[in-house]
Amino acid sequence: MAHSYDQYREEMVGRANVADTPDLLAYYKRLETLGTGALWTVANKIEPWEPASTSVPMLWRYRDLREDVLRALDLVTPEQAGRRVVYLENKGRADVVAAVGWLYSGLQVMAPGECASSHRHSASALRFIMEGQGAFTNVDGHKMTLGANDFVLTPNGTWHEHGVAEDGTVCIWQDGLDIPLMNALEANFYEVHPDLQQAISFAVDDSTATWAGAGLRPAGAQWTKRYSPLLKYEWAPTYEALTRYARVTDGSPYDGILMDYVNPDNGGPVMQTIGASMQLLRPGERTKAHRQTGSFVYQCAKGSGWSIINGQRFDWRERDIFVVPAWMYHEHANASDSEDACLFSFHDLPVMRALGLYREEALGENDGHQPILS
Ligand code: GTQ
Repeated sequence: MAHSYDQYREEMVGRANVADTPDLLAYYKRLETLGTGALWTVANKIEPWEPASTSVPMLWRYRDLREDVLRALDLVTPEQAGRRVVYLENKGRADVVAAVGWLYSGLQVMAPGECASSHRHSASALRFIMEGQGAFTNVDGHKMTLGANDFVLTPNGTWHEHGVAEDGTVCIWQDGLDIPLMNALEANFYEVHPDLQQAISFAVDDSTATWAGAGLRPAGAQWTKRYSPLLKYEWAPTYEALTRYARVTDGSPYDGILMDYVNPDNGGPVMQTIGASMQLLRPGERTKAHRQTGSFVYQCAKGSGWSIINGQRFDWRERDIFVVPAWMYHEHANASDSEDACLFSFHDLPVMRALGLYREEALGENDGHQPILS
């Protein structure tokens, strides 16, 4: 875009604007030998006017990935691999193995009778079940059975292992973790459980039975941990909550019917660093564009549609995964005039909010829709 001189001056006031001269170049060389640098050579880069994500919007189609994820079953055992996972690599974030921003995501595959060894780490983790029957996870002795579109937490510091029952089928689920964030903070520890498999210390699915009551809380229950006591959020009540809410609200102009998975003890996000949501786009619904600080990983849980992210259109259907980098405009549409479309998402908004960094902005122009550039 052509800038007028006034605009240019306005933008550059208070910004570094120093031309290279032989003297300055020699000076920069000298500073380098001292383990230093001149701030004005990097200032505009390290203090951008607004967040400038190096992540790119991307979509991974499940139909493109599925066969190759299944191939890993024949190539490595969970014992060899530790975790049999194909991870999603953002083109702009390969150096930190992130799907977007500081968030990691991968597709984990397990066969009936397999169980990976128990471990714990500083990274917080979640699973979103994509296909198969008989998957289970054990989190600090709370064993949970998992079905398609169930959402399950393995908060940081909890022992966890996953497997598939002998009489189950091959299972694939999406892992979501804040591994890149933990590494950026240089606070990432990893431990293997001394027994490889931890004991089942509670009744199976006790966390859901205790904490997922419809607006009810067990009287006198104490919870002091910094993550949700509810570890599994099942699909059927989630979808029901969305359809019930849809009956009485117009929803958000940017997200349709959007509900957050919450810690039932305090109404806050499920974990300290990662939040998650499920949204429903009604038949024919098309939302307007907004942008937020924070990175998002979406998975289509139902139906089909498309999203425009930073001017790029991505068409998705069930099980496809796509990402929205921080501060990029995004808007969503349901492709069907008769069926609901649902998008699961996880994000780092709890970090943004805890640090006072959360911002949101609607696209003011063009009736709230982005021009499609590609
Ligand atoms: O199961 O906690 O996809 O530690 C990557 C790293 C899953 C897990 C992954 C992990 C896990």
